[in-house]
Amino acid sequence: METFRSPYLDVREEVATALAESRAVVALESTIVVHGLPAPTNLDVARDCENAVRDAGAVPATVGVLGGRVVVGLTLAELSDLADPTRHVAKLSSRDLGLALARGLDGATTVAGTLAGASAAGVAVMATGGLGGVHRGAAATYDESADLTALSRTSALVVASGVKSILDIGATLERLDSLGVAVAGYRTTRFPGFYLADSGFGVDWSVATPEEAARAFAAHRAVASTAMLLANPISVASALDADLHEAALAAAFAHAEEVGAHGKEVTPILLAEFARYSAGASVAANRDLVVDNASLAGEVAVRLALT
Ligand code: PSU
Ligand code: MN
Repeated sequence: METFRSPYLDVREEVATALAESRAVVALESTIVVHGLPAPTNLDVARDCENAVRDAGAVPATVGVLGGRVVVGLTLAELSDLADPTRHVAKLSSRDLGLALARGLDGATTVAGTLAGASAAGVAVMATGGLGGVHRGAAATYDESADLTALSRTSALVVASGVKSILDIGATLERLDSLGVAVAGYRTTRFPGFYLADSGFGVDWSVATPEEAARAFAAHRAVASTAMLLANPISVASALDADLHEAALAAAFAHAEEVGAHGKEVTPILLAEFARYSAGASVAANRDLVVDNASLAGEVAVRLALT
């Protein structure tokens, strides 16, 4: 099987073969590894996510940018090189991709950037930890993640533990509604709160099995061009204590304000301060939830490949 190559897209052989044979593939993002989690946990998480996808019977396709091409199916060695903290590789959202490719750069892709690469390659299922969304104070700053726009434009099933709890979750749910992004809770009618199982908001729909999720997405993509979010709550055992969560959030916001964080650095700075304040508890929770999401994405992708 010839690896699919274009000037800007490099779909690696194992992924290309699986796609050609209509087998299950799950896209994974690289920003969570490069900018979202501290070393050395970040590479453990990357490896565990890939293994979780494989254990479910699907092929993992980690997306990132190398030498001016979007790679769909990065090796762990390549990912580790991107994550080298001395390199400071770029965080690439959808709007950055073309500019980075034209320069021949390396970079990590956000959910939005990953969806662009995955959909160009024909991968319809992806997993991450928590989506980007509307930031607190967005009424004044307009800071809203391009993840939302990407979800409104890409036909994909995205498994995530809701959106990051550093965000304005109510506002984000309203935007997902306006944008026509389908939201289904996995075995719950509560919208997950990333480090917490319940964000305090409800969802209208829930699915009980990977089969049901696959059937729902197959029907959704027949009638809509938007994404479906399969919102998978963190397990009770892995969730952060609610009081610690509250205090860490306050510390993270205070820190971001103090350093004057803005633009694409806001999310990484908030997550890093959250991790410092919680003495790593948030990192352990993030690790557990993202690996569980990768596993569920693999199970759904396997069912979807049968439809
Ligand atoms: N999920 C996590 N940790 C992360 C992210 C997702 O558990 O760090 C990343 C994703 O790459 C997502 C990005 O697209 O955070 C959102 O960044 P921003 O708010 O700048 O759009
Ligand atoms: Mn932003």
